[in-house]
Amino acid sequence: RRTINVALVGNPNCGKTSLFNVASGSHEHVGNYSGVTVDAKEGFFDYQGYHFRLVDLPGTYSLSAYSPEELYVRKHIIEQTPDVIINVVDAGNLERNLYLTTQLIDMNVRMVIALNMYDALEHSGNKLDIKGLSSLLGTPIVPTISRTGKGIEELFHVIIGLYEGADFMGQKEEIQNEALRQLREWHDAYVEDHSYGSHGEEAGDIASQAFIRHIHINHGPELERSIDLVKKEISKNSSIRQTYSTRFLAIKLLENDKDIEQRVIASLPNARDILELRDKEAQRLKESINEDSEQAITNAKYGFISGALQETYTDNHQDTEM
Ligand code: GDP
Ligand code: MG
Ligand code: K
Repeated sequence: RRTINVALVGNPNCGKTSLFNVASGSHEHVGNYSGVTVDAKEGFFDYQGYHFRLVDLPGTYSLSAYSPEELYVRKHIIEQTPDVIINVVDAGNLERNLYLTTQLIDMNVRMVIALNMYDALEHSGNKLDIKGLSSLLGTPIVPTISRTGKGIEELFHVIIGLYEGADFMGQKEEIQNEALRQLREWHDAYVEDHSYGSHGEEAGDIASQAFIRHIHINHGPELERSIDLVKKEISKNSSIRQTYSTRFLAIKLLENDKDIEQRVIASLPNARDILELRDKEAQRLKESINEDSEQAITNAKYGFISGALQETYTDNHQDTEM
């Protein structure tokens, strides 16, 4: 029996622990995170012939090295390499929540977005084009209501698809199609059992999202040039290419991330060249775009999010339709 390692990553209060409870049948306390020590809870359960290990990580707004929670979550992702990450997103706070999503995309992890608090979005009258946002992010999105459990089975179907898709990656198309066919089957059965409503009508859609294309957040030409150069220097070490996303490392170095600097110094023989190049590029960016690279990266990410939401989100209260 195969174990799928899954981790819950998201902002504080987006519904991670509620999702953890409903999926794992546990009764962890749901409330404000108030522990002195930063830790994670794990739960185990079986579903659709798979064994799951689900880890409820502390809430974070970002994956920088600024707080114990951020460091903890990042360390978990880097060192425990979960098979699939559930990025829990509060549908009522998309702009802020998606910032973390853009950092997960940099890390090149296999993930699915649980668009949680979906009930609140529906009641608000605001409209989100889920398929559109999903394709802009290159990430499957499943609407969920953790508090009631709605959408959770669907979420785990997509997780199985992502997991199987990984196994089949680089393999023959027939094998991929077979995985997709199976996923569709599970999905259709689920929809029939639960009369899932409007989402269910597009039964195959969420299933096929599991094999969604891979994207990069575009940080603009100047930054991308620096990211590429630093990334190339890092990639000279073939060992690191297997453990980390070199793009993520390059971005973090350009953000002056001390923890990643330490990891680079500790593990890469050309660390000195890498950091020198980073300094040179940071200086070049300062002159060409008149911003320090850390700020520029943050701005570029918010720019991407705002563009994506402009295309896919309609705020009921600012209806300017003519
Ligand atoms: P965490 O901080 O991410 O672990 O979030 P919690 O699971 O502790 O949830 C925070 C609050 O949101 C709790 O009061 C939950 O009952 C509530 N909540 C969680 N999921 C949902 C949901 O899908 N819809 C609504 N309306 N409330 C939710
Ligand atoms: Mg919690
Ligand atoms: K909480």
